[in-house]
Amino acid sequence: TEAPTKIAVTGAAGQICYSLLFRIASGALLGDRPIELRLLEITPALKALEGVVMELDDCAFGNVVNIEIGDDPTKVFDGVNMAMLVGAMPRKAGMERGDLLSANGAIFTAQGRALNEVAADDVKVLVTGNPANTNALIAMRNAPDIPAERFNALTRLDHNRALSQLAAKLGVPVTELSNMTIWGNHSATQYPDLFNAKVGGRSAAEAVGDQDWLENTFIPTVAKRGAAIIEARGLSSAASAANATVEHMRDWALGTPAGDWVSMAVPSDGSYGVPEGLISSFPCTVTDGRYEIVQGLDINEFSRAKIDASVAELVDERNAVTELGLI
Ligand code: NAX
Repeated sequence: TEAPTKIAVTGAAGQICYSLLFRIASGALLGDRPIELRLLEITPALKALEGVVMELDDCAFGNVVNIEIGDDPTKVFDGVNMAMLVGAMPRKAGMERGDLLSANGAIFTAQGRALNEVAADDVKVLVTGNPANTNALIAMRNAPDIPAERFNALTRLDHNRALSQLAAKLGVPVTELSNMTIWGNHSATQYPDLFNAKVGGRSAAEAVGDQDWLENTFIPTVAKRGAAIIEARGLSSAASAANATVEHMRDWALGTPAGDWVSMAVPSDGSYGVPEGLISSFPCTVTDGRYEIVQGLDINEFSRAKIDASVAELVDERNAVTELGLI
C-alpha cells in the first residue's frame, strides 16, 4: 500500500479550517491518495479541535488513514510533506501594525524553525494566515535548510475573486476566462491584471473596453472583497479562503492546465523587476510539482505603476520585520 501523504494544517480549530479540513479529507486536494492529517492549534483551542476531529471521524472518509493533533509544532510537523499555515494572530482593535507583525513573527519564526528541523525533504509550505506574504517570508528565512522556493503565500482567493467579477461583467461563464494574474501583496494594494487575462483568447481589458470600470470598479472591488464579506456575513471569508488554499496546493502538487496559469505568491527571482527574495504574487505554471514564473508578459505603464506600488508595500513589510529581528 502507498505511504500516506502527511499534511500539516495550523489554526485547525478556526473558521477557515472548518471548511478546509473537510475539503482535504474528501479528496479535493489529492483525490483518492491516502493522507494523514497533522493538526496544530494553540493549547486553549485543543478541546475545540478534538470536536472537529470527531466530526472528521464521523465522515468516515476512506482515504484518511490517521489524524494527529497537538500544540507543539516540532511534533505535529514531523515528516510532513505539505504544510498549510492558516493559523495567525488577527488584528485586534487598538493594535498597531508593528504589534501585529511581532505577534505573527513569533508564530512564523517558531513554525519555520520547526519545519526546518522535522519536515520531510519534499515539504511544500503554503501560508494563508495574514499578513500572508510577510509571514511566509519569516517562515522561509527561519528555515535555511528548506529550499526557499518551497515557501508560498496565498493569493488564489484574490485570483478567484477577480475571475468571478470579470465573468459577471462580461456575462460569460468563468470557464471562458483564463490567464488571470494577481501581482504583488495579498492586501489592498494587490493588482489584478486584466491586460494579460483572456476571454476566449482575447485580452480581457479589450473585451471589457472600459478603463474607468477596470480602474474604479474592478480593482477596488477585488481588493476590498474581504471587507465586503465581513460587512455582509459578520465574519471574514472562510469557505472561499479554504477553497483557494486547496486549489493552490493541489495545483502546486498536480500541475496547472495547458495554456493557462494561476496566481501564486512565491519568492521572487527578480522577474518583472520584483526584488529577489520578496514573496510576491506572480503568474505561475506548474509541471511535475515545480512551479515557474511565466516570463515575457507585456507590462504596460498602468500595470507597472500598480505592481510597483504593491511591491513597495512588501519592501516596507520586509524592512519592518528585519528591524524587529524576525528575519
Ligand atoms: P480564526 O481566528 O477563526 O482561526 C485561526 C485559528 O488559528 C484559531 O483557532 C487560533 O487558535 C489558531 N492559532 C493562533 N495561533 C496559532 C499558532 N501559533 N499555532 C496554531 N494555531 C494557531 O481565523 P480564520 O478565519 O480561520 O483565518 C485564519 C487566517 O487566515 C487569518 O490570519 C486571516 O486573516 C487569514 N485569511 C487569509 C486569506 C488569504 O486570502 N490569504 C483570506 C481569508 C483570511 O482572512
